[in-house]
Amino acid sequence: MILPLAELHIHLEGSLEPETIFALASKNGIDLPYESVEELRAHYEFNNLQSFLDLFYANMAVLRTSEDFKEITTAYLNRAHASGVRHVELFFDPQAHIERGLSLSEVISGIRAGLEEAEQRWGVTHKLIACFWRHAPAASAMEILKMIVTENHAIDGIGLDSSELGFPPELFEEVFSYAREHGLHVVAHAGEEGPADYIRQALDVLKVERVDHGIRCMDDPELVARLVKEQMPLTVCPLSNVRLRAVETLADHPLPQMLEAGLKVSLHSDDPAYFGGYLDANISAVAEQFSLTVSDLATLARNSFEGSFLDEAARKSRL
Ligand code: ES4
Ligand code: ZN
Repeated sequence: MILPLAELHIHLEGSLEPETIFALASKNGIDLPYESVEELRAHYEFNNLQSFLDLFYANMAVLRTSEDFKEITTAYLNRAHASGVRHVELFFDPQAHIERGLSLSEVISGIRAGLEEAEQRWGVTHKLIACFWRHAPAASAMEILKMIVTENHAIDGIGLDSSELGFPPELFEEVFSYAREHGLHVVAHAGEEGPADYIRQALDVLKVERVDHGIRCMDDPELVARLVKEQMPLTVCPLSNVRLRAVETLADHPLPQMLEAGLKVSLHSDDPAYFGGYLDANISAVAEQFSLTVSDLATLARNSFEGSFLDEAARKSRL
């Protein structure tokens, strides 16, 4: 059975498969420090979030043209559509690409071209979310955000990602208030490796509409009660949590307790090329591990649309 799903936590650059990294490197005349796809794949063993991010940022250097962005967006959407995705809210890291000399327009127009083609071909709808790096100064995020707003780039919302520990959400208060004032949606990674208090800051200071990961809320019963009361969407990525050792094993993942508590949880793939699979793989892994019922799976699928930024009419028509 394939349930219709909304994918709300997917980093475009995290869908870059090793084969594509080699193909783009060769096309763009870039020397990779690996002899083969197998040698590259052998590096996909991570101890924590940072050990993954180091490789993730190095690999995305093969993206050099607007066409490259279109190509990887299309490749991702082909794969996502096959796993039941009917709506996608796609993250990308503008700072990474601007740092390499691409313009915001080149990046966004390439991604948008891929998104629009998939909507025409399959009816897969989309939103595009620019994620700012929390390891970089807030001033860098603000500079790009102002460019997005003043040059009217086709962006639906902003997010906050990258290294979490030591970079509390409150550093980005101004960035998020500027985004909200200009009608952009706001989400943030919080409580992936970082403490429950970072989730509280994302709610109180950044005023996010959705929390990415959020699993560490389970350390704080008062926060759980609040998230349940507010029906705050949490985009949980089980295979990511295992591969980045946010949990010891899949059996230790708090998903069953989160569902039991009444949290508005949905399942997502994060960086599928790095963490062992796309949305379908994430769902089958937890369905098997925790013997989820059809009713649990339907709740998770419904939550994915209810947590999305589709308007009510569009949401109902997809469910
Ligand atoms: C990310 Cl898993 C994860 N966490 C934080 N930032 C990220 N960027 C890409 N994947
Ligand atoms: Zn993420």
